[in-house]
Amino acid sequence: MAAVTATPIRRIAHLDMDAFYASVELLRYPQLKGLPVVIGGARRKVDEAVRDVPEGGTLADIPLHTFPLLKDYVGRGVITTATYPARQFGIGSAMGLMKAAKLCPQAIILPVDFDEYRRYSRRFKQVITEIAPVMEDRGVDEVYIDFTDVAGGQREGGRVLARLIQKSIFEATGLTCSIGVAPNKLIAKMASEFNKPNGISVIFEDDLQSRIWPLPCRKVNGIGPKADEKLQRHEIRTIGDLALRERDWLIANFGKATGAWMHEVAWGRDERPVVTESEPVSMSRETTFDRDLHAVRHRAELGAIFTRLCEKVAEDLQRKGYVGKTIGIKLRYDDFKIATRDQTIDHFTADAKAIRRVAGQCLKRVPLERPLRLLGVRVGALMKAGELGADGTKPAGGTGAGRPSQGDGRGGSARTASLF
Ligand code: TTP
Ligand code: MG
Ligand code: MG
Repeated sequence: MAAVTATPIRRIAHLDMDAFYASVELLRYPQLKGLPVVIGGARRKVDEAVRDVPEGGTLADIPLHTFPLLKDYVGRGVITTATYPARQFGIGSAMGLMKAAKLCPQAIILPVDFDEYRRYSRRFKQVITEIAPVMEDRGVDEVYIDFTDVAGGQREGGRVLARLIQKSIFEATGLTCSIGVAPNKLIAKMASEFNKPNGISVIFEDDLQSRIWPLPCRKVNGIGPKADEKLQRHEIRTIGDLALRERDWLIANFGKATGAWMHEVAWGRDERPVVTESEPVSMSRETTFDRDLHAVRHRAELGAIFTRLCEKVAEDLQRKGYVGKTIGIKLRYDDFKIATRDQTIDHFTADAKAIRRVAGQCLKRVPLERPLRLLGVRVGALMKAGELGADGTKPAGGTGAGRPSQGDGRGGSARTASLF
């Protein structure tokens, strides 16, 4: 009897939670299951959340008719996500609340509770690493997992392991997710969307033409609206269209790095490893105010908050042993628009006063007429404090070039580990 020990083929999974924020809310309000629910609008106040809990009851006992409806919502703002029943009305992430109210006035609206989502985020990721240790964190509700050498990771192309992970996450959290398993991250990321919600898609190299080429170019993580527009002007709509263009033509039209990258992705090639623990690119702290604050009227209050944020970032840097030289700020106005500015200084620092000084200069470069909802401070271009030269600059050595357009493509990176 010959033992068959085939060399494992590379199998990479992308896992994304289903309607994440909304699904977490439904855990505490199970009475909303099956209904159109959107998450967005004003921040939760503790007393507001429990206002109508019947005597001796829990949040699950709050009667349906007391939940706020979209049609009664006054104020601006956008939706972070919507339950699948709400999506049937055409509602989705980043849509204005006013527009959503027109599409589905009877939808229930709940405020965001980031702390709760972060708790569940940690929980589901822990379940995964206990089963498959090589996991790359890609933000609050998604990860890449290397299935190649994990038990069950090769069976049915990874479907067996994907099923186990889905089941384990559900048992631990009550939440569902969708998983794509493919030869690499690029295709896995697309595949996780194929059978949403609560689905699994398994893609092999041979499926490129039939499953990937018919998709619009926008489905490639890294081809954003601008690049897509330009591609469309050249009659390139699908990934298949892209694959049929000459590599040289793409380079001539999109530049050396991006053009070559586009050619590779269209042919389904992507060698990026699943990175378990990345060195932080930046550290940031931000705070959403309980009420909107105005730069002039609430100057002292804002100033104190700003200083405190700088101190916290400095403490984070010092505790973790990092120094940085790019200092930035982020503001969110009352209309939810975001402004960011940053400035790179000539030496690395982790000093609260230095950070405050440069962040203060950044603040002078943003419009401050509108009231503010949020303020954030970030320090980037980090290096380990121990590797610093005596003069506060980096000893000779490269900084390492990034790949072209490998970001989330739809503003997703703004929601990932770093707060900017
Ligand atoms: P997504 O994974 O893009 O969306 P989702 O989990 O809500 O739904 P799906 O089943 O299609 O995956 O984003 C994860 C969370 O990030 C989402 O629940 C809310 C938040 N988010 C925003 O706040 N703004 C946005 O524009 C998007 C897209 C998401
Ligand atoms: Mg999701
Ligand atoms: Mg996601």
